Amino acid sequence: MPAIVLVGAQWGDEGKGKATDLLGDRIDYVVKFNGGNNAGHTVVIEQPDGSREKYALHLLPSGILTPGVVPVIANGVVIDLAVLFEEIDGLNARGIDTSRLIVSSNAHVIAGYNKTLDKVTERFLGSRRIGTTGRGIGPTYADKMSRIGIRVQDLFDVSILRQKVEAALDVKNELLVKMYNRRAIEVEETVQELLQYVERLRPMVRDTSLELSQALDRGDSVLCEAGQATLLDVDHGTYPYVTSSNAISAGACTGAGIPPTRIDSVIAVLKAYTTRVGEGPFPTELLDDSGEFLRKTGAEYGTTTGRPRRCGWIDTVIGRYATRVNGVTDFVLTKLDVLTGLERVPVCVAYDVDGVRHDEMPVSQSDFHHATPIYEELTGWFEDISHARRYEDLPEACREYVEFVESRIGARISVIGVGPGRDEVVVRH
Ligand code: 2SA
Ligand code: GDP
Ligand code: MG
Repeated sequence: MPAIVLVGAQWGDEGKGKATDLLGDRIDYVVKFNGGNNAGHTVVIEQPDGSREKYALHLLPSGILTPGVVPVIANGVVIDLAVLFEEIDGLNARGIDTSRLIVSSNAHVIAGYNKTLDKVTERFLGSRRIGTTGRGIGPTYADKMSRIGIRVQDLFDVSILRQKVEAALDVKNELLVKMYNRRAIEVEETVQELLQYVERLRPMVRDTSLELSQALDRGDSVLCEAGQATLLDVDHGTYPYVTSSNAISAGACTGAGIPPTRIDSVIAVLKAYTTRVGEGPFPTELLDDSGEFLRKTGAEYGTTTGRPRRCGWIDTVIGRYATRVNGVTDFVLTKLDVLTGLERVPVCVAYDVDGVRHDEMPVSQSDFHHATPIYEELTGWFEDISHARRYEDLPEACREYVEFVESRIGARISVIGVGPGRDEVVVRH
């Protein structure tokens, strides 16, 4: 069976959690392959009595909510162990079974010093800050690349762990003390902090790449769920205003050890408008009442940090870019219900940069920084679409919006989100 990869098409918070959850009953394994607890995926599940249960997941893959699915934290993830067990305990307390979770022995762990460094670096950068989530993600990936990182498997040999922490702290303490005027961190303090969770972690640890390969050989279905999104990808995003991992579909190959030849579909989640948290360029950003309307109606506040998200109209240049770099086979268009009640709905189709029209992402990031969107204005709709379940149930203007966006982004829109609930979707293909 081939693997499926699910990615975010914009700057994150497109509704990947809900999309993964939707696929849940057709999937055997759900794999988180990049990022860490910077991610925030919200899943809303209607209960038989009509009430709604809301789950906010950070480190655990969204598929954990579907009974029978094996959740996998693969090698490309950076793990804050305290958060991992807090999240597991929180779900267990709500009756969710997490016992099938497996964790790669090659995944890296986030040590306390990296959380400190993430925060102090941002403060130090001042107006040049990235707007990180402060969870230690960037410094932990930097350690991985600098080969001073701590992996899950290092926790099971105390003398190796101590040597690795010592090597890392040689570098970190220089920075903390000399550059940031903070106190030095003791080796033993970090070693003990990391050892706290070892016994709980031990039974979960596997060669997850091998397990996934065996699962695919058996004909099981594997869904790899990206954290963050295309424009936050460290190689293909709006660098340096990105996260420190590969959030595009190819990230699943390195981050989960699944070869490209085993992946045959890529689902991208695209919000019917655009949001971004943190700093960095955002051509369609709205700093007026329309932006406030989207933030209020769409409840656009960070799932992890609670930060208000920057909001703007949909940008089909970005959508087409996402199709290209991810190899998108199907789009899930989410939050279409949020656009209900607008007289006209602008869609960005190209950029104007110093009088020159750009139909694709500009080669230079500075051009993207001062790109002015070129909009086509479509007719809006006023009908409540949250009860639509078939494509024909949507008002004509709404369908025209979907088809216009689809023609611009260059891949089919197969599913449309009309509300936060698991059932609030229109399946087209
Ligand atoms: P980091 O912490 O090093 O990954 O930050 C680098 C940039 O990546 C952005 N980033 C995100 N953008 C959107 N959503 C994310 N997850 C949370 C959510 C965010 C929250 O679901 O709402 O609660 O604030 C996420 N994680 C990282 C970040 O804003 C920086 O621009
Ligand atoms: P993720 O990071 O991509 O998983 O997205 P988040 O969970 O951070 O943010 C998406 C938000 O939109 C969540 O609060 C979801 O419950 C909500 N959501 C998802 N799909 C829809 C939809 O179609 N309509 C509405 N109104 N809300 C949605
Ligand atoms: Mg999110």
